Amino acid sequence: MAKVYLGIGTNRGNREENIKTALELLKSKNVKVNKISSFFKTEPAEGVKGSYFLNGAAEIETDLKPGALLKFLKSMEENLGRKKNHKKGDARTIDLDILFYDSLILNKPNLIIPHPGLSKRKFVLEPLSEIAPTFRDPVTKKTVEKLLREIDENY
Ligand code: PH2
Ligand code: MG
Ligand code: MG
Repeated sequence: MAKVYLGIGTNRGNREENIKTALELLKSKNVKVNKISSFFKTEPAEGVKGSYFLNGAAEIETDLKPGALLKFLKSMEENLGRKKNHKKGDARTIDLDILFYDSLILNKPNLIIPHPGLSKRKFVLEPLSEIAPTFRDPVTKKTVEKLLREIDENY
């Protein structure tokens, strides 16, 4: 089983419900949900439309390979009302991103692991540091805790 960290974000509709449904859907498949962070209210960053986000992170275990996991997460996003061909800046009922997949480094056109935005995004690192402070990013070799501290220092 692979240990995977997911980023969860929602800024459309009933955010709490969206998160609850997403976690239930995850559990109903071959996915074990080990840890769930708190959810933080954040301002939309990087030009995303709509109002506030709830952002959190989860630690899961799964037998799905990265490509299959991505497909599964996309199908869950669709089930929760996110359009298949959504644009980057659209408000979203749910966004489920693979942050880390064990210590795998993957660079495919449709899937980059670790998530490329990770080290710049407080809305990802803050919840992630609650559940995985000492997890080491395989690219920078820094812990999640340290990545978060470095963002804060640069504010
Ligand atoms: N996700 C993005 C871009 N901007 N801003 C916030 N606050 N939360 C997000 O989850 C988020 C974002 C790309 O998916
Ligand atoms: Mg995202
Ligand atoms: Mg996404």
